[in-house]
Amino acid sequence: MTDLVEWLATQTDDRELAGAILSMAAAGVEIGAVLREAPIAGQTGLAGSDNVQGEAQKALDVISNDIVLNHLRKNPAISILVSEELDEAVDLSIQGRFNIATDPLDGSSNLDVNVTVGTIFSVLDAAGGLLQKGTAQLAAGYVAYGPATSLVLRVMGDTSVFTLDAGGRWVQTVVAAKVPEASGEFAINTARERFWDAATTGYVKESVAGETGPAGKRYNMRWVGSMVADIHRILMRGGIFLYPLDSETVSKGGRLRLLYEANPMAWLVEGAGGKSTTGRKGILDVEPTGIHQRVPVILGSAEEVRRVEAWYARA
Ligand code: AHM
Ligand code: MG
Repeated sequence: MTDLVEWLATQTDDRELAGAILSMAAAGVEIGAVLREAPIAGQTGLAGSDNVQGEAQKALDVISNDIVLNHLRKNPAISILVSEELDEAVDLSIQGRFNIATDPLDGSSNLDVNVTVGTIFSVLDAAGGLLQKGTAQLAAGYVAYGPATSLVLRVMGDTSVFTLDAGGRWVQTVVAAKVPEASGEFAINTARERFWDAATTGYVKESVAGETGPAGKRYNMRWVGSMVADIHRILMRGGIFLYPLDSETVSKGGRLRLLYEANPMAWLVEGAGGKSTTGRKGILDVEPTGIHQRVPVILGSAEEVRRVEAWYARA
């Protein structure tokens, strides 16, 4: 079976780019090991309290951020790190060729209930600076800490899935993920309905109307509330994920972050034949203006994303 190192050699001749990805994969292995035993170590609560050893407890997202930092510090090819956990970008190596943007532990509000969470990352050419459009990504991926630990990766070509084996090796388990063109599953936080815009309301109403409604088919709703888990389901069996602009998030530009949540996920979903949009334009075409910029996120099965786009074109 192909492993991660072998696969990377087929995706890029740039050994330093492969090395940057391997550093993030190694951070993922270590974060996964911490998460597996976190309830025993008393690490699932909030920062500020003590663990069972009486040590000052660090929230797992701080621990995960430190793990990523430690791995990237050891890699001289990394220039700058942008992290959801750090207000400012961190300079690592002056001669580094790559910038990395990461959410070291997305969905951490789910940790206490042992639901899948993940590490999301995007690799950019350092020469282009921090604020580059998603189309400029050199690679992106996420690690999903679920029943199995999965690494989903895309350099320029197909989106591939690897599974961590007992020996700590990433084994390729899906060569080229394909998001089915059509689907009958949508993922949105419906408790926010009162804040939705006309396009989101229109799309969801049409979907829940079922086979006798305008969509002409029956839908199911799935919402883990952990983006990596929701997107992983969509990558494996189709569906659409929506965190649209709504009246509560409009002043911030949306809920999810462009550089380390939306862009890498859009890169992966598009590499698997899916589509992504803010509703108004492709996510990967959004010009970033700040490292923690937020953006509306709609992505998944192409046919469903086109239906949402049609609602925005009308609204
Ligand atoms: P986080 O980066 O603080 O963990 O927030 C991002 C998470 C996503 O994983 C998820 O899709 C979303 O927030 C859930 O939002 P909601 O609380 O509206 O369900
Ligand atoms: Mg996040």
